[in-house]
Amino acid sequence: APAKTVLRVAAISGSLRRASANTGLIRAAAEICKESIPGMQVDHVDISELPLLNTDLEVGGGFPPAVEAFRDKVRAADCFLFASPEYNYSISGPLKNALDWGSRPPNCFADRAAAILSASGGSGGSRSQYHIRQVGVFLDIHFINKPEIFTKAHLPPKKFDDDGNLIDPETKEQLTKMLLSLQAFALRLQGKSPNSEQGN
Ligand code: FMN
Repeated sequence: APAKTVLRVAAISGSLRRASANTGLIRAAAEICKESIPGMQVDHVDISELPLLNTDLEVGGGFPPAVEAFRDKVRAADCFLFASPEYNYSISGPLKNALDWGSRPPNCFADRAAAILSASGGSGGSRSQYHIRQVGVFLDIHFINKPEIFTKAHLPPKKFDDDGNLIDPETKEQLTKMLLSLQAFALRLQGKSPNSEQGN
């Protein structure tokens, strides 16, 4: 039988910390897809090597190598997963920097589905999530609305181990629902159904 459509999810963490809970959420998402969602593959796109945005670095219509590599990965994705902490009531600087590099013409994010989740402090990251949605308007990213996941990373019960690995079954269950919702929406946007054969 022909291979089923496998959606490639480019996952971006807004935290560069080694033991980041948000990067841990992305590892958990990748694991969930490997184990139980054969139609999806999550690839963590590292943004730590991106220079701070400076359009002087665009020479002769090109981008610095790290930016070019990032933009290639974004362009190749079927949809996006953003996992980001909230910093001072808004988007993390590293994530905004990555969004800005990807937006430089031609905008690499355009017309794809996306989901956002956050591991953060007291708010669980809600304010930053709505700011990401606002930026996504101009970038023409189509976000799923539900489920929303606002993880309060530092409140009991302990949800992450000391390396940032997700150990909370309830969050894993929510994340699974989010991935399935993202899959359905991304396929709808592409005019496919979860059971449709590849071939276009
Ligand atoms: N958490 C919030 O919920 N709201 C905030 O406004 C907020 N501001 C922060 C600002 C800075 C500069 C830093 C370093 C942390 C802030 N936090 C805030 C807490 C982080 O979101 C929290 O520590 C989160 O777990 C970090 O994510 P990570 O584990 O992926 O690095």
